Amino acid sequence: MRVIDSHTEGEPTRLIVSGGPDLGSGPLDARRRLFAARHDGVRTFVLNEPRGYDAMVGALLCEPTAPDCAAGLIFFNNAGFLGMCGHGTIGAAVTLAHLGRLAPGTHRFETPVGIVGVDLRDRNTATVGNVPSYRHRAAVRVAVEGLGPVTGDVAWGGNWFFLTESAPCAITAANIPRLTEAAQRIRAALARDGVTGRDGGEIDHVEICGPAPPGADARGFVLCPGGAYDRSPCGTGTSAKLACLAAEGALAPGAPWVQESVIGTRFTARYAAGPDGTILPSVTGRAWVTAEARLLRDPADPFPNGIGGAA
Ligand code: PYC
Repeated sequence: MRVIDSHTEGEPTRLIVSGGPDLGSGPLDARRRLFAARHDGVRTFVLNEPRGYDAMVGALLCEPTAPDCAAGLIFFNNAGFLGMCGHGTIGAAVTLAHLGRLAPGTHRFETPVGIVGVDLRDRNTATVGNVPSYRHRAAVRVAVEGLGPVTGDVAWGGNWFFLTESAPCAITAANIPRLTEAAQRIRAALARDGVTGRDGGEIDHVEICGPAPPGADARGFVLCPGGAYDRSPCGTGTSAKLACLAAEGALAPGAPWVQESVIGTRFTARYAAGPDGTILPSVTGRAWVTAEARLLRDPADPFPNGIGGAA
């Protein structure tokens, strides 16, 4: 299996460019379900230790169904499959440019949750035109063990997010263990209280929102489904944040919003009005290719699909 690794503002993406599972040519969402049902060992083979690690997001490059799309992408992580992934889309665009398969300019990529736009600005910079995003519920209050009552919004940005009103501590790299623990407890409280997305979908991402640092509009900590934190400001999380700001009337269409991650990297985002009360976010960030590799499976390996993967 041939993979190319990149990182987008610190968050890693591993793109499978060949040798991935054959999922046919149906809609990407059906292909994602087939991947999950029949080839989950491929997901763990690619991402689990010793080949990968918990922060890594995988992307399978596939043929799109829409003739005007440059690529299809199915995203996955150490816990399962994602709807969309903003940093991963930027990473995939920069990787395809590295391979000479994508020229600077505007393109469309197909994902399981819809078609996204990609504007490749230069060899490291891309803007993702994300799927329609919206706030589903405002000011939801949950009682969280060890934290007390926590208030936040539920929003869709290509994945389901709970975005807190405030942070239990400063959003700093030194506080990552504390923030991780807090976000996990918040997620458990949401599940316990039956708080879900509009479609009943699990809220599997938690964004702890902190005050604006100098030169940015907000700094946040994002807990990903498998327990790792997002090193980037999170493309779908930034989209969810814009949806909440737009719903509050706190950010005008077209105005820039600089979102900073817990490690200090930044995305710049904007939105336009979308259909049915949604917004159409665009998120700009930078990525760098870090490795080109061929992943091998030795029949004698006691962990053929990675540690924790099916034997
Ligand atoms: O950038 O959308 C994103 C993302 C989701 C999970 C990790 N990164």
